[in-house]
Amino acid sequence: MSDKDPLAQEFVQFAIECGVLRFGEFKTKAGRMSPYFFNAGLFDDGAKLGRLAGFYAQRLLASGIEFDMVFGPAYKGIPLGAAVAIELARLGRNVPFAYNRKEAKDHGEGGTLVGAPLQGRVLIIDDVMSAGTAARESIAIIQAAGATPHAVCIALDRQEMATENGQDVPYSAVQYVREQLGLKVCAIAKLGDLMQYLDQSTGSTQDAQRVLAYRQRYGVEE
Ligand code: OMP
Repeated sequence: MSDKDPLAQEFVQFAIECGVLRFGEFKTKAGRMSPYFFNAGLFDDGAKLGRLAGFYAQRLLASGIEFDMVFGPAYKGIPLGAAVAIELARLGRNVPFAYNRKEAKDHGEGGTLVGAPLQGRVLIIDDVMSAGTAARESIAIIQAAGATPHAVCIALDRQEMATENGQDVPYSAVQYVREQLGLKVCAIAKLGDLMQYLDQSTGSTQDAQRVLAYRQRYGVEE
């Protein structure tokens, strides 16, 4: 087993304590029945959001990934991107921030983009990458605005097979975005970190076994 990543272990524990990371039976966007689910919407007070932003910023700054601005994709990426932008500024790295609306507005300022103009190397902040649908949407929005989708930072990489036209493919969304689209990707934690945490914890071994079975069915090799 690979070495433990202390930041990832701390984050998994935090996510479980917040009820963000849960075990049971959940249907994913790609239609898979998953024994665990990460619901970032349950980082639902100022302290939790602030601590979450700290994890993102620490991972990002340690990664050495360069970027000119932060983009938070609608809906869940909006508060995440905002919180990360605030935390980066607090750490002395103030960069512009933008987000999109899902519905185009035909009055006032109009359009679907809000905040700073999309330009330069854009860093996308999002919650989870499973099959990669959300990442592809963000990349298209950034390209359409004439900016460069440069990097993605997510809280959890589920390390499972992406889908193409509804079919499973033998690589993850993170691998696709990194290798095929050429973006830098970093994650606070990965499925592998979650499994290490479950192996060490005093929690249910049944959860650990179900997660392992899911990984054997849908997981990818790193
Ligand atoms: P993809 O767009 O297929 O990569 O799936 C990522 C999205 O799925 C997230 O932005 C969520 O909307 C949702 N999701 C979670 O939030 N947590 C999970 O643990 C799993 C999913 C999912 O449906 O795959």
